[in-house]
Amino acid sequence: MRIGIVCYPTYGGSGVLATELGKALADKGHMVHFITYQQPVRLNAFHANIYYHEVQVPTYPLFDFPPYESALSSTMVDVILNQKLDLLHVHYAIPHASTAYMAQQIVAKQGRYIPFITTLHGTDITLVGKDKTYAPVVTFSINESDAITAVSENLREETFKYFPIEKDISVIYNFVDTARFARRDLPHFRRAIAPNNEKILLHVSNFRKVKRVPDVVKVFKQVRDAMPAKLLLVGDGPDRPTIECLCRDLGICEDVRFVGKQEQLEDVMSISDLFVLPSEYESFGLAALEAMASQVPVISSNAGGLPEINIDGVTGFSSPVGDVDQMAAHAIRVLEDENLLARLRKGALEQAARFHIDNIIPQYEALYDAVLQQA
Ligand code: GMT
Repeated sequence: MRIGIVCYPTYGGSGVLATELGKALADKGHMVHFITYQQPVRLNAFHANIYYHEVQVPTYPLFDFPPYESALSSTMVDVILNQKLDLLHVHYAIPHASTAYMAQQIVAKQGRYIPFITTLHGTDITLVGKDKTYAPVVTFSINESDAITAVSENLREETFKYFPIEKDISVIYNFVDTARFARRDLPHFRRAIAPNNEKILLHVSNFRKVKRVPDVVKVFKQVRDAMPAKLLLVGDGPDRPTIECLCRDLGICEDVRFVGKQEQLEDVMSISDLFVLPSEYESFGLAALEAMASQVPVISSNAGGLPEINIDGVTGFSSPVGDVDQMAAHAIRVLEDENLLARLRKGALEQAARFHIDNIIPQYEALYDAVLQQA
């Protein structure tokens, strides 16, 4: 198949997932065309079946707001027609579903029908999408999609709760390449971060409010009071100044490392003992799944789809949002009990295997086939 993938190219779960999906489809012989405004972060190597089409947004003094959606739809039209795409798969509803609808209408005038699939990822529904500024367009364009998928049962339910959706939404879970994330022994790296064999806690995100990164720091403070420990913070984003201030206030700066937006996440996962994800909401929690594939148990909140991924007492522990004391108590318990840690590591690895890339990609391919048969 010739598949156009539209996503955010930045450091975020939906873009990561869309890029990994495109790479996996290309490995299976499909021709994959990424249409984005910059090279997606994980699209970092040449692949014979992968093409990249950059969306250029010309500016003009009249434009206070450059018309990105028009540029994206126009680029989609160009790629659909010139690369003879069979279908479009757009990730994150805003604005990708409405731009896909626009492109679909334009090529229809030229006698071409191009189906589009919208994958809902989380904040496109739960935070941004249901804002009444966007809601009419989001509702319309989701309903106009030829197929809709959500990355967890919880996100599917949330979508039906907040939007009058007239079609079914298929749940196709996010996936992980378990071979890539298989835990490796990296003694030099581990020693560089934890020279005295301190325990290593890890958090990965885009440091947005919804991630509650200050809770990560508070959990870490309690762990560090109980045992020697280090905290690795991977990613960056708007809450970083607040997080840095909190580390200073708590007097723990020397044990907290901000390592920025890392691409070699598998190395960081391999040296970590626990992954902490206390989010206010999380449709899925892709980084937590990647940690599990590296045998890192997860201490998380029980918000959104997280209980579908992090099974309490099996792959880690989950707590109510904001219950820092309980999260810290869980973390300390796990880190003090070698047997419990070993059991959770095994549970995490088994859980990651259920979301193995080879189990999930065929579900997307089957959906593409079904959509093309209806077209
Ligand atoms: O807000 C983010 O975390 C980024 C966002 C995105 O779309 O880039 O992530 C969402 O999609 C990921 C991939 O499906 C999910 O793993 C995340 O749980 C989800 N984030 C939220 O729901 C907050």
